[in-house]
Amino acid sequence: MAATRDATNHVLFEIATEVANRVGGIYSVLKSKAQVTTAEYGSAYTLLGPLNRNSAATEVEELEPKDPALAETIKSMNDRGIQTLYGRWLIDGAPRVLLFDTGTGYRFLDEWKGDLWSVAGIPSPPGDHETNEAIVFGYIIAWFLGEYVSHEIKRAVVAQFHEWLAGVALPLCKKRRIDCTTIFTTHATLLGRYLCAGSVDFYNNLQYFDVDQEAGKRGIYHRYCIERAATHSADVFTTVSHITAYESEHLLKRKPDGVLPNGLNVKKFSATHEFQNLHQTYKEKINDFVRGHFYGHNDFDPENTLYFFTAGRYEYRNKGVDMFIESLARLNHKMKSTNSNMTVVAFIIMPAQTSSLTVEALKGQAVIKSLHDTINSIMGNASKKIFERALTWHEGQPLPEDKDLFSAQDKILLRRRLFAMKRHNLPPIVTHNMINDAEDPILNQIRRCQLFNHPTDRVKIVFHPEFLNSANPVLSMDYDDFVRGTHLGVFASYYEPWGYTPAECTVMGVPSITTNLSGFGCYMEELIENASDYGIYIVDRRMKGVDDSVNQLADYMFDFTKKSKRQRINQRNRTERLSDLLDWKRMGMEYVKARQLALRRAYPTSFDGDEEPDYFGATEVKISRPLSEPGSPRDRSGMMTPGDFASLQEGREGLSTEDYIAWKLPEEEDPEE
Ligand code: U2F
Ligand code: UDP
Ligand code: G6P
Repeated sequence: MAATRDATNHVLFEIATEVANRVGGIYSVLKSKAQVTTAEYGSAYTLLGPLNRNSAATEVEELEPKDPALAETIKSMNDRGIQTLYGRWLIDGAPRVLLFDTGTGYRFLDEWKGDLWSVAGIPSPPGDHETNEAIVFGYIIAWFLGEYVSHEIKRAVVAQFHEWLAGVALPLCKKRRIDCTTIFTTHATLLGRYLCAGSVDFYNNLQYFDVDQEAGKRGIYHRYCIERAATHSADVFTTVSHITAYESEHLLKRKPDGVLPNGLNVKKFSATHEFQNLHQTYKEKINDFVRGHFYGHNDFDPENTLYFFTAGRYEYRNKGVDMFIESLARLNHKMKSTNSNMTVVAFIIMPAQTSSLTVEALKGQAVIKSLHDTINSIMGNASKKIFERALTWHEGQPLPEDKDLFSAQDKILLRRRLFAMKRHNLPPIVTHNMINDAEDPILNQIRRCQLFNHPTDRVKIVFHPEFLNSANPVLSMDYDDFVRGTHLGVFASYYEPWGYTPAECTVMGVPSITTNLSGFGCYMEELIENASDYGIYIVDRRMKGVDDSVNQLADYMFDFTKKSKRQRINQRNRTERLSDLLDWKRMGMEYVKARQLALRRAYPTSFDGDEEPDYFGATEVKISRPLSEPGSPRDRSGMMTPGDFASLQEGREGLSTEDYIAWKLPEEEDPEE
């Protein structure tokens, strides 16, 4: 039966819990990739996810399904009480989505839990809501796919699942022999996240962890079982980076077939030659905030001030905030001891539990606003006076004197504003009242390092424990705009399967520091010989001891403070030119290959007679040289995509992780400087 399906004109489903529902990075993947995938598949592409009514209300426009097999399947499920929403996701590419209300499946929960135990040996203890959701969603998806392939009997069906939360359907598809081919893509491993958040030497011990025991100790054994079952049931197993491939091989016990790195919708960020102007514009907005926040202590010149930042979910150790703060302390020391005339303001943007904005933070913005208002009114009065005098001026009369323009009343008003700016405390570190101030790891590390925004400190710190939003009363900017206004992003991650934040910096032309433990960092290191020239600094957290890594980070930042304005502008231009490397138009090729491989594995006979294509070493398609301007790295003459240095090739299963070989760009043609 399988061989009769049409593999060329196949149907694609992508299954994840973050379809039209922002939680973390998977949402960014699906959303930014939508355009290239719909361009390839049109209406044969549908994203399947759980229905979150709040986000769906704003993100999805309801439609009638046209595909008869889809319509019949949905109707049959609706008739049995499963509520669905089918429609268009209102984003670039407008892909179709089918969202299932998992709440309407809970009446089967006990039955399904029993079944999961008997068919896959996966236990599901009571009271774990997240796992229950995963089970209900997984059974609904398996139900959907099973029915769909009974209605759609001509075309092959590819189902790609993201992350364990969407993975329960995979062992079910396999057990029930549902006639489709499957891909499982993991964006992190459960054990990896948990182990790294603790204080283990993760990468040096990957081979030695007793995975069942470690999962059991952390109360996630059942979740781990789901993740592992999904990994082993899929026809093709992939991850987002080589480092996570290595981790998966040891923790999930299957060597990934390939690496599917995350791209970006570069068009969304592209501002062609405008991006330098945008930097200036948004930097001024940050200047405004800083003037307010540091009122009474504005003894540093905005022209000689650099904005550094880190941002992301609050995973203190995984995201490398510990290392960032320690390095900032060393940077502060270096800058002081060399009498640097520069000041660094370092922002930490990480949501934590807070009760409200602090009075001080609000006051800072308010005093600056009143100062602005007062000065504007004084200026208004003065300009009115000059204008009146000018109108009535006769030859021989003197020009108006300064003192006539500035009235006693104005002076009193101004003096009042100046008094309001007197401050007896230091400018605050944090903008919000923290629920757990005394135990907050970021605050404690700042306390330990004594980075208290003292006037003599050359490194100042602002901790904003909430994601940015232009509607905030303090630091009112959207995240993307804020990033554009800064000088350097610092992401010293210890555990980071990919890491969108530095990639976003790159396409906005903002240099960034990352590590060789992040998927993005490794990817760039493999792709570009002299990455730091392009504003991609990579801290070695693999071979170096912690202290040396901290020093390396501090040195990178210190060297950055020594750049001239012209050098910074040049570097931003180079950084921005790397954008094409991160575009889904290029990265998406790996997804294409993974689907081809999945089809070939499930329907080998439909490929009979074809010569086995070399998916991952192909040179037949040429991509234009996106970085042809001088000083840019160059892609190889043929098609070179990230998977080319992975081992996503049929018949090469015996290879070990050492095969995730790196390759270097050829020497630069015309180095700029
Ligand atoms: C990886 O990021 P993820 O998207 O997998 O990471 P999260 O979105 O933070 O999800 C991790 C878990 O945390 C939960 C969420 C998941 O179970 O439900 N969670 C939460 O409970 N509350 C929150 O506010 C946010 C998350 C990876 F780590 C990155 O490096 C990659 O860039 C990304 C994309 O491939 O995948
Ligand atoms: N981000 C945001 N607002 C902020 C800070 C960060 O929307 O104030 C976004 C950022 O643009 C990025 C995501 O959060 O897309 C973090 O993704 P990353 O891959 O770095 O980490 P993950 O959360 O997936 O582990
Ligand atoms: C951009 C603007 C310039 C501005 C510069 C500031 O390049 O186009 O007008 O002088 O940014 O750079 P800096 O690194 O000092 O923020």
